[in-house]
Amino acid sequence: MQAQTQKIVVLSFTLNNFFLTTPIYYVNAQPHLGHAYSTIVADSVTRFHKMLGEDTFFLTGTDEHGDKIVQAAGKQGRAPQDFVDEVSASFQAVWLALGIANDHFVRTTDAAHKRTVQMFLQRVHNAGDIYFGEFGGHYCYGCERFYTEKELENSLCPQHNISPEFVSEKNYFFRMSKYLPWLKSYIEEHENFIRPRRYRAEVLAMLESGTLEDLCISRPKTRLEWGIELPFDDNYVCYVWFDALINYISAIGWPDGPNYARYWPGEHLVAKDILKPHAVFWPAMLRAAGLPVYNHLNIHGYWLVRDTKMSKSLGNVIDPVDMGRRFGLSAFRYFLLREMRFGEDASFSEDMLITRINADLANDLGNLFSRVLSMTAKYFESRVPAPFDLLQEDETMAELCLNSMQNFVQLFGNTQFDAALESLWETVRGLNKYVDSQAPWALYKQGNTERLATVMYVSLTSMRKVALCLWPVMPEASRQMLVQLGGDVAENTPTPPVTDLKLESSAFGGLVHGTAVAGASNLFPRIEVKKEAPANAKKQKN
Ligand code: ME8
Repeated sequence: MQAQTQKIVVLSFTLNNFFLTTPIYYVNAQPHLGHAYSTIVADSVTRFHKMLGEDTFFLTGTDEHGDKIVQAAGKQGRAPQDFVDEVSASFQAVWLALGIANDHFVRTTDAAHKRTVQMFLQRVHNAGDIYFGEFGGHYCYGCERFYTEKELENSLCPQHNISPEFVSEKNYFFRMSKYLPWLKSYIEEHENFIRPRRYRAEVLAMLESGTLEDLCISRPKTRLEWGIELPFDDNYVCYVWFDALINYISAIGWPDGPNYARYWPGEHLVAKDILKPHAVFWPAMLRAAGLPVYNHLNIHGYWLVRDTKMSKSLGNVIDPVDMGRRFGLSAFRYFLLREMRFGEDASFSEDMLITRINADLANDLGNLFSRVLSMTAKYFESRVPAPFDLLQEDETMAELCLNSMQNFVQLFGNTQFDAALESLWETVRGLNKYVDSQAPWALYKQGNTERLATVMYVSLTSMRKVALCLWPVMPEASRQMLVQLGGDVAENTPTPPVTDLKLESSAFGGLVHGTAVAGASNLFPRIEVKKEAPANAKKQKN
């Protein structure tokens, strides 16, 4: 008997760490589609990084201090703490309903967060970057900030279109202006620090305009009590933005928690309304505290309803849970990522949602699964057949599949979600055409089992690749597709079906011959729109 020699291969590699955050949302109203978009994108991006084999951490949460919250609680005759507990819980319930797999949910009323903010303030104060001074300015309660004369538009707050109140008082200031020259060169030297590019340009213009001053970071308790007390003066609480931004490190245990060492610096994802605090205040704060700045700030545009920004103050909000319930969560998540070009504004309407679902999901993807699986049932008793020699048309199909998958990976990693999905649909549509042109039903009639097996194998293998790519965007539908293709994927899990998506996109294969697949599929039923008969329909007929 020949002696068996065993080769032990030691693989040494370092796992990339990936930390992503959403804004922490104000709890003065219930979550709407705008909040859901940021959180779904962050969920999808984190899942995508898991599929690249990275060690990920995804953070979201709620921003619970400040005037706005006190006013909202007051309107309901409630104590602030009682009110924020309820609204924060409803944000968490919505994220659960939308399939969000965050690793932590931070609240600015958490004891750990409050301690961290005080530690941070003390550190910056010790370094000499916080001073006491008198200040008079135009204060907008909606924005929770002072505006300079130059920033107002026709003497009104540019965000809320209301006249700010002139407030003069003694406060603490953060020497932000000291860090602005450094920030400007940092942004110039790091092209992708703020992206997409148009927002980088906007921030550079802001820094060049000379309108940025030191930041007022306190509110006297005589005016506002609902906040974190300054560690060096108990007559004051911390300005809500200075408090809120620190969530990004308090939640991972700065200064000495293991998650801080493991995940910082990370990436942020926010909409353009809060560009300035994230692109200017936060890097300056980090620099003053001697911490590394974040890797990337990713900025998206607004969801509009009839050309107007969707917002709670305007009362034109869409309920994301209702959308998921009525149209299917996977379809809704797909629509959000496919419809908005990241960085630009996009419009939302139910008509657009239905059109997109019917075209891309029911007609293209759903139909592909339904026809290929029912043919596999009929011709091969629902078993993946082994292929024979690939002809040119099979090679072309396999190449299209791998190319579109590689483009998907590259584009998705670059926050171009619409283009990434469009690229994947080249395979979906290409497959439908491939099935049409190869006509398995004709091959079956001719008794050409070899060609029939090859065509079905190429189709099923490509479909699995598409289903894998879709996991970050629509985890539940992707799971169903993979299960229909004989895979074993658990429900509602943050564990990805594969952790080598790049490898998957470099070689055609992955489906084992003989695997049992589903006999039928009805993933995305077409949504029929009932057209209302025009009021004068009868008249016209007669
Ligand atoms: O600003 N379209 O909280 P916020 C797209 N607490 N995204 C939208 C949107 C729309 N129409 N409306 C809201 C705050 N969003 C602070 C953040 S972070 C340290 C503190 C999303 O409740 C988008 O992500 O006003 C935007 O940046 C965020 O909600 C603002 O949420």
